[in-house]
Amino acid sequence: MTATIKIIQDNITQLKVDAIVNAANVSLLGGGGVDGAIHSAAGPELLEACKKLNGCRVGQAKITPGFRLPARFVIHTVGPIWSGGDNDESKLLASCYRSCLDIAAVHGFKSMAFPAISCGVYGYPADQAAAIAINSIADNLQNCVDLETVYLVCFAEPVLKAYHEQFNCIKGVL
Ligand code: AR6
Repeated sequence: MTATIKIIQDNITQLKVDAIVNAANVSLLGGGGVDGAIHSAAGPELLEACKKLNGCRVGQAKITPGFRLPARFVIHTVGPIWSGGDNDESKLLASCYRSCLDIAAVHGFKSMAFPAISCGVYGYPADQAAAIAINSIADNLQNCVDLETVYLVCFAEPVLKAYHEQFNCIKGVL
């Protein structure tokens, strides 16, 4: 069975799924944006768990429990900082999605939710990031045999618009 991809506008910290993805930084020690929101909602135990992970490279991912979140787990990934597009940003962003799905496959997750990785402070153009998100998820879904639903969670209106546009473009070829 192939999972369904759903684009929604919501606060990712409220979602009751097996895992939510955090758009973190290489330290994994918290920050602003969705990272700050996830740490606030999960409680201080999340930072304690993150301290034991020794950071994370750009494009890779690591897992912790969700503590006080409705989600059971948090998969922390580090998106690339947009610097014009000639510094492997697209490869690294695709690698974030793939790495998170690899972890979901190992754990047999049925539901997971991604924020728009790199689309905030890290400055990735939303239309390009949306295309990478949708394509890399679609390309890697076959490895996640238990996965039923993947939520692409948009917070800001322009990002939601970009996701819908890219999804409509890509739908025809999936
Ligand atoms: N739920 C869903 N999406 C959200 C939420 C939320 N509660 N809050 C923000 N977003 P950003 P980045 C959206 O900046 O660009 C942190 O400081 C937001 O509107 O959180 O990958 C880290 O520690 C945007 O579309 O992440 C890093 O230093 C998207 O999430 C750095 O920011 C990502 O925005 C990572 O930057």
